[in-house]
Amino acid sequence: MDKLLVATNNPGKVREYRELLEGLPETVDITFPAQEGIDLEVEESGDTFAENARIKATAYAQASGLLTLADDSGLEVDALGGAPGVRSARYAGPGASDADRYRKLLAELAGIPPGQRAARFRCVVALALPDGPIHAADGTCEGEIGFAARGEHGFGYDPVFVVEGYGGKTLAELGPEEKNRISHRARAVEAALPALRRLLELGS
Ligand code: ITT
Repeated sequence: MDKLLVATNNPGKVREYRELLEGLPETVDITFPAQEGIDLEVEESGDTFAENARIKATAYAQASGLLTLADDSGLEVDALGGAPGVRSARYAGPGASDADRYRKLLAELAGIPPGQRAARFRCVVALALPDGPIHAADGTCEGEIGFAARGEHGFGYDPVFVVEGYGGKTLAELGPEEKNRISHRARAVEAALPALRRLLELGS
């Protein structure tokens, strides 16, 4: 196996995966759905990030015939009982923008004081071959929801996510390199890497 399909249509994730997988040898051809001419609508019908990641990875592996990596990720806010969670992408309805979603979140948390706004990003990375899912690994990034959007980097909810231990900065205020050292996605990829290397027959 020398080709890996990274099955995401989210441009923010595409940018991050290009960097996160840079450590793989150049002999590994990393490709994306658009590059393969694959246009799939996968219904994320699972109740957990792990289920949805496996559903996505398997659907794209079957459509492409390739070893496939997919992630399902999102934001859990304690004051909202873990919402938006697996519904993070759908939180503000169809056609909503990233800004629509984080504005809705800020509005829902109006009146919740500092100290009660804890949240975390979660990411599950699943690996699949055309005959089924074969591995999953997860990562988290702890923080809290701020009171206003700040920062130009990243995507999604990054401008309102104040990272624990970074002097009050949001994930969107950290540069891409720093985000890729500490993010939920970086941690999930790191945990998935031994299995990925085995599947790509790279040794350990
Ligand atoms: P694919 O399924 O094509 O990968 P998606 O955007 O639909 O793209 P998800 O179903 O995993 O991906 O939804 C994740 C949502 O959670 C995404 O829309 C973002 O709003 C948010 N999210 C995930 N990771 C994030 C990150 O690193 N920074 C900010 N927001 C993130």
